[in-house]
Amino acid sequence: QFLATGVQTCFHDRHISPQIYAGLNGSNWSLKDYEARGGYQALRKILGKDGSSPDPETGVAGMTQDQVIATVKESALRGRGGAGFPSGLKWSFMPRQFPGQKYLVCNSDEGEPGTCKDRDILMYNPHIVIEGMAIAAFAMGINVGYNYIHGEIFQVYERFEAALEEARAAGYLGNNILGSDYSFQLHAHHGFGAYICGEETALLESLEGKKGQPRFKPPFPASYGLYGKPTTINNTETFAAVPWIIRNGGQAYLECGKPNNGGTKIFSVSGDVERPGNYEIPLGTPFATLLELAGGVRKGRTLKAVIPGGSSSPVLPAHIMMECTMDYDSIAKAGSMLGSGALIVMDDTRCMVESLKRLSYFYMHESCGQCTPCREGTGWLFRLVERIHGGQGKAADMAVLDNVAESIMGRTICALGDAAAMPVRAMIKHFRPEFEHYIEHKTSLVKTAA
Ligand code: L3W
Ligand code: SF4
Repeated sequence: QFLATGVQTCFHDRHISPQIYAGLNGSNWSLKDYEARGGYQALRKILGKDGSSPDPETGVAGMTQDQVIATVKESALRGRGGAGFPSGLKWSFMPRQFPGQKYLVCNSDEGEPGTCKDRDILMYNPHIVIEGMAIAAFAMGINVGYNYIHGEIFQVYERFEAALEEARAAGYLGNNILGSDYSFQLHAHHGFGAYICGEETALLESLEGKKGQPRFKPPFPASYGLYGKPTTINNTETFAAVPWIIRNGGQAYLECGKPNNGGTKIFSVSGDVERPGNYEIPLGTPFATLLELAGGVRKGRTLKAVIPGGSSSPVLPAHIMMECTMDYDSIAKAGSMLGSGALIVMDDTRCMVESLKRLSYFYMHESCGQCTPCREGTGWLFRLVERIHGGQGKAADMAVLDNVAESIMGRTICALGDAAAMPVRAMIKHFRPEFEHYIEHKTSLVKTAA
């Protein structure tokens, strides 16, 4: 079965179970190795270049665009970048008959605190992303694509460039791919470290050479994207799932996960665990199993809380988290978001006031400044928490914190405003006594870790 081996491949300090991202050891990223693992067979399959016979009814070899999109819909693949939007549905938004240029963009601007999966995929298995993008481009009738790669990870950018060169030389990219009438030009583009450029419309602005600031949505990129043209944007991990789906079928992928949550997902587990790293597990796996894979809470301490989907997702206390399975629906029902799958584990020595101070600083620093509630509100949130942490808190601060968070939510152009406000409200909801203790006694309720 899909998870039959259950073995973990370890490279550097990370661990990925060898399923979709199978057999990686850090030195077998090249085209030759990827082909040996069955790489580019899915692209061959859709183009009718895998040696299989033509369809007896139509006489046509390969798959049609509609068949590829239907397969991705059937798989219940959902966007791995944060929102979990159904990928097949997004692909069907692309106006395929649009006469002008259309674009495909890979969002590799991985900046969410806690998330470190896309850079590993690009570093250790870059061709899986190239193949996934080529298949997506074929399905949507797109001939030009970009992979926008996060700043500060130049090695990853160089690795992806090297893989692009290999793919072009082998005829998997460029004009008339594998002798077919389908052409796809794919380019890498380097970001420069602004978190907000991971927001899809800010990314498009940045790709156009402008300041990376989000646009109003709608219109969505599907109708008004790069240079104002129809554009589909997916996360790196989303594209990486596509070749397996095409080779094995949508139903097989769906069955790896659970209904409405198809397949496996990589979770970046960090914080107070014995073995932090990236773990690929089927969606629907109990949280307790993932925690065990990561070696459990470090030094045998007690689990206090978990941020389940990157810093933008609301924190959940241990007793709620232990009831969850790792999938979009279960985490949403518990009051948080699966997000990009960055699981930050906090043990009983973590002070929530200190944690919130750090989080709030991040959002204040990364706000692009376009909307007043976010630009001013993130600063207010940080300064309030900093004041409490500095022993200057007032009893009224709790209500003010909640009020400022409430005033940001739903009143901004992009999701960063909500992402700054939601953690504050969740911290107050679940750990209010810690904040009140800090205000009253000017010190933390918890003994911080050694
Ligand atoms: C056409 C419609 N397209 C929606 C498309 C839309 C986008 C996707 C999801 O935020 C979240 C955020 C972060 N016609 C459409 C449509 N679309 N309706 O579907 O859209 P949306 O607006 O729900 O989400 P988003 O703006 O993409 C993403 C959270 O993820 N997050 C962020 C993680 C950051 C990283 C990273 O650093 N790499 O992953 C983590 O939790 O807060 O809520 O494509 O165009 N009617
Ligand atoms: Fe910029 Fe914040 Fe407004 Fe997003 S919510 S556009 S980051 S000011």
